[in-house]
Amino acid sequence: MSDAPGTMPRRGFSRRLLAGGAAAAAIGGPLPLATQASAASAEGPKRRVATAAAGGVVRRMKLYAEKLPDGQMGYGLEKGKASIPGPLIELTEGDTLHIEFENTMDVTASLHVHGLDYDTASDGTQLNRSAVEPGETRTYTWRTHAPGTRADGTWRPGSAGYWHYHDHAVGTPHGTGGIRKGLYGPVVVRRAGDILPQKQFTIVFNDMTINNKSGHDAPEFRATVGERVEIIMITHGEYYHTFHMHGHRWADNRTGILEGPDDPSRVIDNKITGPADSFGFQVIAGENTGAGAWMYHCHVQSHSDMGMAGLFLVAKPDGTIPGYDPHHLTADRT
Ligand SMILES: [Cu+2]
Repeated sequence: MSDAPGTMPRRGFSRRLLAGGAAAAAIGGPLPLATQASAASAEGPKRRVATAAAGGVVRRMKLYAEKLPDGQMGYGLEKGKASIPGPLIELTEGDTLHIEFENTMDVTASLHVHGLDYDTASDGTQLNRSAVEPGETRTYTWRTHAPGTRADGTWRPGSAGYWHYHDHAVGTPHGTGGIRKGLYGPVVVRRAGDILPQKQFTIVFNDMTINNKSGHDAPEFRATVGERVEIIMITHGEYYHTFHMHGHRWADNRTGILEGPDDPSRVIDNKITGPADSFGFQVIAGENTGAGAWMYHCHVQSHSDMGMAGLFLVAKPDGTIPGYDPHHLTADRT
């Protein structure tokens, strides 16, 4: 990789899409779709957190597929600004999103989403002629729905969840070449009232890379102790992995947050994940453990030894990070 050992530059990660607007804000920017809520509950104290507003909105955005200077490929909200992973797309159940997708590359590409509702025309595969030829543009429409009861009385789940999108056309009819080169990104669908995070990071285990970076170049994420941080975890490629985070744990359910003292969801700090899996959760940075340089990594031992490890840097309010020695970690890996 291009960075010299010991430099460990700060890197930006999944940019947050202000769904419905043209702009993308840096991580930590203003929260979209938010209402400041103080939800009073008969069972507990008031919650002073931002929560997702009701859905049902029709949104539009433009997305480009581009070749990157280093030969990889990425999705971006503007020409020349593609990233790996691609932009974070956030919706609330009931929303519809029209994506005007432009393929600026010299190979057929597409946009295929997991978890949401769409017609075959928005499937994003060559097999049903919904991929996009070089230089062409196509509008994909994704829909979402709230949970409810079907006519037969059975329960119908909603769209809320941690999902993802990816190419399904480059290299093979399954997009194997596109995914390998970086054409993937996160999708979060919230339920009205879901707690919103203050920072968001996307971690993609893609073959033996993290976000298509390997070895000493693995991503670092930064937060301040006490911040509510959302991790969106996606896996692609050929291998199964285990995602482990030091010093933090989460609930193994839809939101990654326990709903109360009687929520039976298991609390975990390690989760097996295979190709095209996705999950997410929120942690309070440093809760019960404190500020520090906390590792996250694949816990398949040979995988972590080969570089599938990065840092979740939790700073004190004064900005210092106990135990953070960028030279040490870099040196160990080279
Ligand atoms: Cu692994």
